[in-house]
Amino acid sequence: MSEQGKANIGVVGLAVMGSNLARNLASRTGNTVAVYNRTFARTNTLVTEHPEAGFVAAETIDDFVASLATPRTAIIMVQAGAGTDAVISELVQRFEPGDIIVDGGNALFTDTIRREQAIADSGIHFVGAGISGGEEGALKGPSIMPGGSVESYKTLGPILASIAAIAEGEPCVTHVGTDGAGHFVKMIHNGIEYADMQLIAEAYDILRNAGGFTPAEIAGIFTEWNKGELESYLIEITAEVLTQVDAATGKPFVDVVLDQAGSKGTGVWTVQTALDLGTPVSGIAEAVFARSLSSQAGQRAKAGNLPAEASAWTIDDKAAFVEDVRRALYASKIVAYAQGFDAIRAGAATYNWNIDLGAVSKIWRGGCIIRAQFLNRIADAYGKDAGLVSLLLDGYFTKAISESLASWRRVVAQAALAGFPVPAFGSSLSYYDGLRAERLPAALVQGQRDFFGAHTYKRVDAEGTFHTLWSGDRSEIAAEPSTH
Ligand code: NBP
Repeated sequence: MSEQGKANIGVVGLAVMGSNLARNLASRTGNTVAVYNRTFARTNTLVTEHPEAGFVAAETIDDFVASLATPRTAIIMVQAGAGTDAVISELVQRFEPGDIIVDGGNALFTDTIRREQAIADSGIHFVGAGISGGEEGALKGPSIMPGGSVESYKTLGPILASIAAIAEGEPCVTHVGTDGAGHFVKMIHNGIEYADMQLIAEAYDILRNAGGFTPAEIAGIFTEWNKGELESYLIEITAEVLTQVDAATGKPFVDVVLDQAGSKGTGVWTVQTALDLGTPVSGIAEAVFARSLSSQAGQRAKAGNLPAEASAWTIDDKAAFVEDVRRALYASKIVAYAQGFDAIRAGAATYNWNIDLGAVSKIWRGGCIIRAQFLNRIADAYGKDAGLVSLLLDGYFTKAISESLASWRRVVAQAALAGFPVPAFGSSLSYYDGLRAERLPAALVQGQRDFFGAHTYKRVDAEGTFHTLWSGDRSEIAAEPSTH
């Protein structure tokens, strides 16, 4: 304890995430943790159940603030939205210049920018920190993505490093960038998580329904895959889920679960933001829409008899088929990550953040849901070339895709012929083919736009902006850019 027995860090909000984070903080040498919750019963329960933590419990917000050493540092872990605003307001009224308020909840990055600006004049630091890893991560070591000022990170960095997951000897935390950068990167992390999960689900669907493997057999396949380049937490837990048997019916767990996937919003935010930034995150978007489609119960119930005109997926060599699916999954996954990192770069350019993409990939190697070996390759790629315009252009990934391409095309084409939905596999392959195309049909789209809206176009062989007089003699005129 420092400054006459005061706490060096406080946690506000002691539901599951806040309690676990407070316990994690208290378990690390050098930390003394003050805890406060709107409803005191929660504080009491935590302190009673965990005497070993040595918490400094506060019944009122005034007591909480008084129990913190300066600069006062408090992490808010309350319900995102109005709850977060309410707690910020209470702390701002009591904190002093140089003190630090951290929002560790799942805030939308634009809210974080707004909150930071609103209190900037007070001299109090506001830090939006993305915290990934769920309940277990909060307790044992999450991946942490703090934004906010460089100055605040001098105090906050060592505290966060003390509780973060460790990957290859390095704590999974870095100062991502100023104001909303941390929550932005956390949002993209979640978007990539959506894509990764959907891709794994598509691989499962094909293995199960085209390959005829049982869930238990597919669990075995995923366990094998987890020993290679696909090694990741998500592949590992997928194998676990597929081995689960429902106690009541004896059926595979996956067969008794309603096939309607929900979402809490960060995937949607990623896609909405990417649309605003003009950055294609088609793998993530398809993953979000696949969940939406799954939840259209009424439509799906009525559409079951729509014609399929599908042909059988004949599989002569099962081992080769499984390898095709693995490669299609790996190539699609590379595209999803390439798109996610593109979105971070686009966000950084728009919001003036100096984000080290290699450092981001490193802090995702542990603690978070998308943790994977693969992230080391991404770190290597950005380590070699921080200005890499696409991960797909890094030698390692170019080679990985090239080795997977034939399999990827076979799987997507066969899925289409046999009538299997593979929105994320398919859109990732189309993105790849679009990116490498010498000419895209966008030229025709420009013609259409100029025809109906005089939107103008540029020529391949001359500088300037042009418009064709589509009625009459159809002559071309040099034009100022249209504002239509
Ligand atoms: P909840 O999101 O369920 O929120 C409950 C907490 O918010 C309680 O402590 C509650 O106090 C407090 N609270 C509310 Br509600 N309104 C308040 C207000 N107006 N003033 C003060 N406190 C208020 O808790 P959680 O599930 O532990 O999640 C906490 C944060 O972490 C959220 O932002 C969530 O999105 C995020 N989260 C992250 C992950 C992850 O993997 N990173 C996972 C889950 C959650 P009370 O006890 O008095 O009602």
